[in-house]
Amino acid sequence: VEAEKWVHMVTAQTPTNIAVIKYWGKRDETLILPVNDSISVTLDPDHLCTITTVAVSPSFDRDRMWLNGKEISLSGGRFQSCLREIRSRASDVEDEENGIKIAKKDWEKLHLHIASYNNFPTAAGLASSAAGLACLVFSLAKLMNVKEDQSKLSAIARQGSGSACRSLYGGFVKWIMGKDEDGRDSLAVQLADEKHWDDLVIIIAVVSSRQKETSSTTGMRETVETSLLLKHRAKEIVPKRILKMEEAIKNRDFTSFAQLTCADSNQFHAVCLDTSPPIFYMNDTSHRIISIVEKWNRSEGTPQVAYTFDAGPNAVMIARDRKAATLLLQRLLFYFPPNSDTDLNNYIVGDKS
Ligand code: 2P0
Repeated sequence: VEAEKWVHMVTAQTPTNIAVIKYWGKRDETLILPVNDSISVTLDPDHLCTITTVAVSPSFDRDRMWLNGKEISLSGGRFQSCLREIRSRASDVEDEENGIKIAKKDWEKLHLHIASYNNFPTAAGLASSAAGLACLVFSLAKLMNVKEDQSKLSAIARQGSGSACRSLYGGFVKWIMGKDEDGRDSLAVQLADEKHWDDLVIIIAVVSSRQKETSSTTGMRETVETSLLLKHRAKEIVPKRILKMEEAIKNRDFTSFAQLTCADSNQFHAVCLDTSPPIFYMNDTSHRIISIVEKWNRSEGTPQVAYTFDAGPNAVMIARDRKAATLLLQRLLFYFPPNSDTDLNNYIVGDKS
């Protein structure tokens, strides 16, 4: 292959994840070190995921990236941190089929082209940074033949976006906050794999596709600076909840899982309200969904569905099985009839990964 003509590329697909014990608040903003552990469920990649192709060629004169077909700037510190960490771990690459050889030292001067797509409407206002940054780090690591395990890669993805570290694994994942100042031990571990507890069905109700008013990064900073409730939550509440959630997941105990998930979502939003000035991520429709699910769970005697809301009004609901998911959709369609004032924009129904 002529020296200037070759292109070497890798494509990867990474799903997003939904926290059931929330991450909210950093103790170090640059390294992205959280104030508490968190636990998430990775979604199945058919519904909400990012697909990224990374390419390297001696004919590229600078690093460039396109998100959903539109070129974006790569000057941000977080992207540069991820790239620096991956580059420093690059190895020799030998692609015999195409006659391409890249020596370890060449990675210093070679440039990259990156194309990333979300398989869901970006306008839906659903978290995409988790899948996006995880996919970027994973595909770059493959391209540069980085020989670190997933957990080490998760610590790199963490520096791109906190929640991204949890998307390096399927199934149920814990982000351990860690103790080190350099962040080396702040990484994700898998609690249970994709096949564990595959009765669960996840339904996302898109309440609003508007962009959120307060970004997670800004919101967290303001909460850390002003909320006393956050200090109590991080020190006294979350450590106990993490242990209970790990037990619930291990035993497939839906009652405990649902109680913890709903309580933790509500406390995260209470902490936002305890911030000065207060942050409102949920709206009236979100509150109505909570009431509907709470009432139904109570009338059944045991929880059928857990709900959780991130930094926006969209509801993520986790049903205990297909039957509960069907009944949930029937209820939602009854309370929010299509093409009415109370219409929800969209439903996304999928399995756990
Ligand atoms: C979570 N969220 O655990 C929590 C719950 C939103 C609410 O992680 O600043 O995009 O990039 O680390 O990861 C959203 O925050 O923030 C988030 P950065 P990120 O999923």
